[in-house]
Amino acid sequence: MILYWSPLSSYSAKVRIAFALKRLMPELRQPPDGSYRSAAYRAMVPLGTVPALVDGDLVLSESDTIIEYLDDRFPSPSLLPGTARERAQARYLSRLHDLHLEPAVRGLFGQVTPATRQAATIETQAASIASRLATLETALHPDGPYAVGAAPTLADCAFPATLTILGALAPVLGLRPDLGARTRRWRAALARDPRIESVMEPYRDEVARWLQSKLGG
Ligand SMILES: N[C@@H](CCC(=O)N[C@@H](CS)C(=O)NCC(=O)O)C(=O)O
Repeated sequence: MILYWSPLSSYSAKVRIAFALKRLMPELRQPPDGSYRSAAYRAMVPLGTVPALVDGDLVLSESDTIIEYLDDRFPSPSLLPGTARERAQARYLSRLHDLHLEPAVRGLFGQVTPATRQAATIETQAASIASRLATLETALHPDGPYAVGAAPTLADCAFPATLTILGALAPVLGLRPDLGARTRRWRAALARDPRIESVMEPYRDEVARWLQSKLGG
């Protein structure tokens, strides 16, 4: 299996965490010609986003779809374990990330360069992020240690990268995102999982390099 990815892409980190949790290693490739915008990449991956998985003649985009496919193909350990209710909760949390939290965080990317910063945009995005973080806090399993309970699931794959980017952007933009107690405990538990850390350690370095390049440091 080939996984097309980009080092700074949070969705690529999400899928790489899913692979790591299953102790599987895809062949990692970056999009040809240096960008997911290249014609060569589009010719292979019609949607043109990273990550994308190629398994024989199957080409899959969308991180949740890729992870669910991976889970069907390599069922153990399952990333959608437990009851129908637990699986639904894992899917819900992953979509809370993909459709709500991450787009709100992404809305800050254009604000990093001081010359293009706009206080009103930062305020709007910060309010949206605060609302999503409050929703996340109430949706996490009260005792953890993982998002839905005792074992890692689809719900644990996406947030580490997005919370890392948010944590790096916040001081630059004068924000203090309020992670609730459950969210902080959960993050700490994820950071203790060596499979997740194997993806997150290089990812943190990549985010730091990106920020430095934007700030001209
Ligand atoms: N919903 C997609 C989002 C993927 C995504 O937006 N990836 C970004 C990089 S982090 C990308 O490829 N952007 C290029 C584009 O949207 O054209 C998923 O879950 O895979």
